[in-house]
Amino acid sequence: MTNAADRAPLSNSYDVLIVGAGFAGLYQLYRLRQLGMTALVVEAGDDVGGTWYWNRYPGARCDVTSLEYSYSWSKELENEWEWSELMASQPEIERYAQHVATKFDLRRDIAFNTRVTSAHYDEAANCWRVTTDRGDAVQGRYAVMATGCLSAPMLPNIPGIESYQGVSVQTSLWPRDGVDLAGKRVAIIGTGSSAVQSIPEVAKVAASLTVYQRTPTYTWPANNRPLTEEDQRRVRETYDQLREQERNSIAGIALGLGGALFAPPTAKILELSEDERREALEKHGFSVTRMFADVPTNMEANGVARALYGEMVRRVVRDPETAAALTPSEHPIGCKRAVIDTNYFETFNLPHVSLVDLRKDPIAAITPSGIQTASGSREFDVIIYATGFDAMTGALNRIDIRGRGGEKLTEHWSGGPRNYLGLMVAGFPNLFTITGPGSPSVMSNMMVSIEQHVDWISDSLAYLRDHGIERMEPAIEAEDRWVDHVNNVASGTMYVAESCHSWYLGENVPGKIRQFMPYIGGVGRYRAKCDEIAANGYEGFILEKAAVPAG
Ligand code: NA7
Repeated sequence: MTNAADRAPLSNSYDVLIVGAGFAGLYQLYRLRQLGMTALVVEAGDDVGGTWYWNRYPGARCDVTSLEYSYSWSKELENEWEWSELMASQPEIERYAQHVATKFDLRRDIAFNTRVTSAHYDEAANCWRVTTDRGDAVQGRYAVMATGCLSAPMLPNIPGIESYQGVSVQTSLWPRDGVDLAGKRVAIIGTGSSAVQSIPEVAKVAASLTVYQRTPTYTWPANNRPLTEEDQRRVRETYDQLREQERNSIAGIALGLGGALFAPPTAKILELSEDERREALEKHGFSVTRMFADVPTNMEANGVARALYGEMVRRVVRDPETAAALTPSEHPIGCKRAVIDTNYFETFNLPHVSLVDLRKDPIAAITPSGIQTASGSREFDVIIYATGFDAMTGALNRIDIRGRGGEKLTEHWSGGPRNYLGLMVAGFPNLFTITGPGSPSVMSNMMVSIEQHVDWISDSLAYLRDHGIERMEPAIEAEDRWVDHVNNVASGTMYVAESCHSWYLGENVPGKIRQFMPYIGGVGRYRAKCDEIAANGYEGFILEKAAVPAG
């Protein structure tokens, strides 16, 4: 595939069009080749890696152990690739994606530097017609959206944002050549995972760092470390069992943060005496708030853990006012995605690092020279926006996707995302979404969930071909039942508590319907359900021969 800026527009026809060359798109392409199908991957970036291509901000690192956040479908790949750290950094994961693309010669079927603008189902021809920002008009019998869950960056709607004359940059669109922060006055807006990872790294080089925080974050020490030969050997000896354990687990994870085999907690914090709780705090520090079974499920237990968490913050952060501002007070532990860090709270003890608590002193405007809050203005050379994503549905909704009868996906989802198994949408035949809303996706090790979806989709395509079926889509009743099931499983949990405002619920996006999007039934249970449905001849799906073949 040519990636020259002046390449001629593409107009070919393929068995499958894939959108996105992250880990989902790459594996999907590989599987389709194995099936003897033709495929084109369309990718906005100039190389592979998806999330790990775009999020190259300082400190970007995976929060799942590297030996598990890796493909399991090639023994050769598994054996030859050596991870250097317990939790891999962005550059290493990006190198891994590049290595996979080279090893399996995947780039020849990827159109880089190309963003899909529309995907319309042509009912008469039974194909998906896709256009891009480079004038391509390609078609595929099937379309697979491998567009990622955290790939539609959000820039806040702050007055004056365009007027700023200094360097402004989003963590999720960090330039490949980096940003010169050495000796600069830097501001960072946001304190989610991206900011928590960036802040200690930025503080190492900037002349000053001012953190603008709206909501304090629960974050736990990553305890990252170099991987030893012993770690590698131990995991390699039992890799197959480990992978199997991941596939049947709740979150697609078999190892804990320390790299040892992980067992879900069983002890309850409410059953400990006050002395025992204090003893646990002395021994485990911040981790004490993550190691009890009742903390994520019982609000009283959660309250106890929150008090201990606050105490830990006060122990680390010397300035009492800063410590108080950094301590979450409103939302329960566990309602948002867990953040892990290296020296986050310690960084606020540095003399050149300061915190602005936006709850007390909100941002009024971005000015040409800096940021103005209610209390006054500060000047900056660089403003970093670590302000998150339109998660799970954003990347799909930013493409003009239309199904049967021209129905827009955004219309179908106007009351929140609706689909069957997180994989297909009623009225949008032959369109698959990898790790879509309604599937475990962001609640799990993404590699495990990506592989499960790609395998399921590939097996479905082989089934359709072998049975002479040309059109597959969910029955509306099956979709309704699945959406109800996803909501029922989440109902009553911490994730949907009134005090919880998370991107899982879409609450960070103005106007987005509050709906808990991922499926929290666990990857093992979900996999079994998907397999059972396929084994029963794709129960809940309508399979039919199309009147006119694509072409
Ligand atoms: P997150 O977790 O959505 O964090 C975004 C942060 O930006 C969060 O602290 C927001 O505060 C803050 N934010 C957003 N808009 C504003 C405005 N207008 N003013 C001030 N602060 C704002 O995104 P991340 O990129 O950090 O992490 C996303 C996921 O990537 C993460 O969960 C990991 O799975 C990897 P808020 O909390 O909304 O008050």
